[in-house]
Amino acid sequence: MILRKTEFVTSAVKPEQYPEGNCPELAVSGRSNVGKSTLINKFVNRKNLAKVGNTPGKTQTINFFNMNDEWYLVDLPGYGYAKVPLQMRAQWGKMMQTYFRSRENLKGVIQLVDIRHKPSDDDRMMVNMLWENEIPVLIVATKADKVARGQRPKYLKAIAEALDMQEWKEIIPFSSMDGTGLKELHEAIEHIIQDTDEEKNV
Ligand SMILES: Nc1nc2c(ncn2[C@@H]2O[C@H](COP(=O)(O)OP(=O)(O)OP(=O)(O)O)[C@@H](O)[C@H]2O)c(=O)[nH]1
Ligand SMILES: [Mg+2]
Repeated sequence: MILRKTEFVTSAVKPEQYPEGNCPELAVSGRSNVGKSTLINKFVNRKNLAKVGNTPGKTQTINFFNMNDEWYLVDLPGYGYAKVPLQMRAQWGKMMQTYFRSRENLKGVIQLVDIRHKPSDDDRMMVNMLWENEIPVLIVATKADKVARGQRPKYLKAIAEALDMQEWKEIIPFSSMDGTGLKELHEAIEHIIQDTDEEKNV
């Protein structure tokens, strides 16, 4: 996919603030600090399109990025960070639930997990919720640079098993540091976007 135009559109915490129109969109989901915003920057080949942080909880709102005036890539705030006060966690839950339930533009989710860690209960809940709602999910294992190439299948198999996936090879190992998996990510995203185009033409 050639990205001619990539730009930040808007931040939202409630539906009235989501962009209007019926552009398809893909959202990037996962735990705090797993590398969602960094992956978006790598995907669009720009350093600071999405804000990245060394501390978890960097992204606090739903951020929409325009891709070629054709679709939106959406950066979500992460979940599962223990130090977030309970009240804020409840707010996160409400904001996300509203987004996933009401956003008709949402055509797929890129679900990130850290290649080194077994998916958490939150990860499993998220993936199951998406499957139940028949939203296409692409699993991406981030920070692949932290694990030797030869060790990766072992980690990917453990992730697949924890998520009840049949095929560990469907998981894309990815590194924003060295570009591992970038080509595969582009191809997978292109497929999801193309599928939504075909739906529209029926
Ligand atoms: N080694 C390595 N570090 C990474 C990679 N991707 C992200 N990081 C680091 O992980 C930290 C968190 O990255 P973010 O992209 O801000 O994570 P996030 O998932 O958006 O986090 P929240 O916005 O808090 O939900 C940063 O210090 C990044 O530099 C990667 O592929 N490899
Ligand atoms: Mg972020």
